Amino acid sequence: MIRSVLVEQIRKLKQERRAVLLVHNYQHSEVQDLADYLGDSLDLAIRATTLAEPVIVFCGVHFMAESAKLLCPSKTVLLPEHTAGCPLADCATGTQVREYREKYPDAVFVAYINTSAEVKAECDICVTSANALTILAKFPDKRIVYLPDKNLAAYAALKLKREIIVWPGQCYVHDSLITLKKIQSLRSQHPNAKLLAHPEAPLSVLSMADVVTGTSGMIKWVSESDDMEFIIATEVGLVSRMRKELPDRLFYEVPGAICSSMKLTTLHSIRDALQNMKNVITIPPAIAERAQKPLRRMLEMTK
Ligand code: CIZ
Ligand code: SF4
Repeated sequence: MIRSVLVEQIRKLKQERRAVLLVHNYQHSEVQDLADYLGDSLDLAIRATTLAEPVIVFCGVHFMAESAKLLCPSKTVLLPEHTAGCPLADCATGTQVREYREKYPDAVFVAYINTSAEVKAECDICVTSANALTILAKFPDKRIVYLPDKNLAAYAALKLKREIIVWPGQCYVHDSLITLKKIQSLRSQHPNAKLLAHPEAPLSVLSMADVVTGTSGMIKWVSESDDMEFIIATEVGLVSRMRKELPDRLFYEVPGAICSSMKLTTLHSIRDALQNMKNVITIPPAIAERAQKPLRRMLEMTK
């Protein structure tokens, strides 16, 4: 089916269902074009709490749609592609966190938003790549267990000059597909470009970067910069957004830095989800009640 027909169907269905499309920065460019709101996981979580419409179509991965449901329990949240998980979030389970809790009973357990509701339910506070350092700095005298991203934990420990107990998890896109070798090669091809890197990348890459920040932080930094060329060390979806929004600048992506889960969502799957109101996110009430708390605490601390 041609694209314009699908887009028109989605527009009509959105009106009929009173639905809003929340779209993550790593989605396909054509999905980004349909967004009511486009952003990182923090932007979208905050946005979800302000909506009047009863239906959210979350174009991203499962933990993001689940977070929207936790923050807006009365809304219907659809994940167009139900198999779109996050391999980083899969690096921690509720049982594992309970075991760690026994080992470190006095620690504050900080869950990256890239975790399941079951894991959030066992933790004290959530953070995203946009607010991790600010929130961790608010617990100066506490022992911290940070999960599940080992690179972000190591980076935070370095920046905040403190010990952080690191969980053995990683995002394969940032940890394995964004390599020092690729970054060195991009730097030698584009010696005038500034390097922006996501904190889920390895420390060897972060130590070369001019700026380390999440995706929305990258957009803000570039739009306020006088430079013209940028190497963007994160998933390539963000680069397509930047090229559209800042067409006078030059952006160099890291070849192959593609998250296959993020790319599962298509115009077809959005249309089908809205047409059939399918792939509805549900969370067992006993877990939801506990998992909401660290998310809400994060939003309070981010204000
Ligand atoms: O927090 C997010 O949205 C992720 C996973 C990437 C980023 O930093 O925007
Ligand atoms: Fe998960 Fe990494 Fe994909 Fe983000 S880019 S959804 S952290 S696997």
